[in-house]
Amino acid sequence: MNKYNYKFSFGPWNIHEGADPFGPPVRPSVAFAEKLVILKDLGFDAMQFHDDDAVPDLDTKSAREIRQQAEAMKARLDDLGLTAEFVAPRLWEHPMTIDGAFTANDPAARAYAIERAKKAADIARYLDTNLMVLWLAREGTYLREAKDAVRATQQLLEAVDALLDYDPDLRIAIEPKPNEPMDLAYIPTIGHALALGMQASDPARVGGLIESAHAVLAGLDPADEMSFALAFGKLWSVHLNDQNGLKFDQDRSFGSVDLRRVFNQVRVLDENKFWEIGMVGLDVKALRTQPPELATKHLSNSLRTFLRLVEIVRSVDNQKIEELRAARDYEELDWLIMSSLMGA
Ligand code: 3MF
Ligand code: MG
Repeated sequence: MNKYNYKFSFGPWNIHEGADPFGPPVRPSVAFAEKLVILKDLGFDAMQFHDDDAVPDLDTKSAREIRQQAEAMKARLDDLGLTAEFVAPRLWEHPMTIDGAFTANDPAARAYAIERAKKAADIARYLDTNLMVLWLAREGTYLREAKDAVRATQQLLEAVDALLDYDPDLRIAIEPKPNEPMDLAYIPTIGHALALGMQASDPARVGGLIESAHAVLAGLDPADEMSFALAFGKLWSVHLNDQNGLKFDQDRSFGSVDLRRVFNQVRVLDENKFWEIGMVGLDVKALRTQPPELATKHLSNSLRTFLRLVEIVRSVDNQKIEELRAARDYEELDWLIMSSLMGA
């Protein structure tokens, strides 16, 4: 635990083999059990799970097998002094999810998606977390005419309601993303996610997870997206990372592209006591060029960047900021922030 009481998490996909759409893996696979040890060694507190990280080949297993394997995973977490931050149903790899999950045009595919997400809710309960993250990967279209977007939005709401109804303790954090893998995604921003949540059968149990890079890909400022959710008590988790413009989803180390943009994310999180609300999730990817034995530095660097920025945020003279706001001297305010970041 750091002196600021922040807790940190990442997901197993953040230690990976380096394959991209144009080339094969460049590093050996690391077993999940080993990733837990690395997570602990790097000073993190919690793992982020996809349902099948806890129960591999989930679709082929009985309810009893699912329970046994998830409870065994919980025991392993306990042994290491770790927790599960959330469980996310992986709704984008199975053949039944090729055309989307909750918004697939085939009713059998939609039914599969709801059943799969209910299994993820069970696994979350066995791992002792009530938080489910819904990244709506393939809920969208490659071409506008392929789906009815009004109906699709209603189907997403019906799916959320079905899950809230299935588990009365479950909280759902929707993770918006405007594109990739789909060209056009149905819940592209936190505004969309929270509007949907407000229509749910139990709005108090629907919130959001904001990923910095996803906000940038939507042409929005991540700190403002976080502020919007925080204003309504709806920011339940974050995936901090960085992103160089409107390109592929890069998941760069936190702060490695735009230090001021991440400074403002840390600032809004810290001013709103995020350490009392949720965990600092880092959704960062090692560069493909990184040798295997050096392929966790993106995680430790991102964590220490976050903590350094907390220090800088807290060292900024807020009284001075108030004076400069009152004087409308935003050029001097600009310099105040710049000089803090440059270590004046
Ligand atoms: C996709 C993502 C995902 C989600 C994860 C949890 C690989 O752009 O960011 O990470 O965060 O699947 O829902
Ligand atoms: Mg993410």
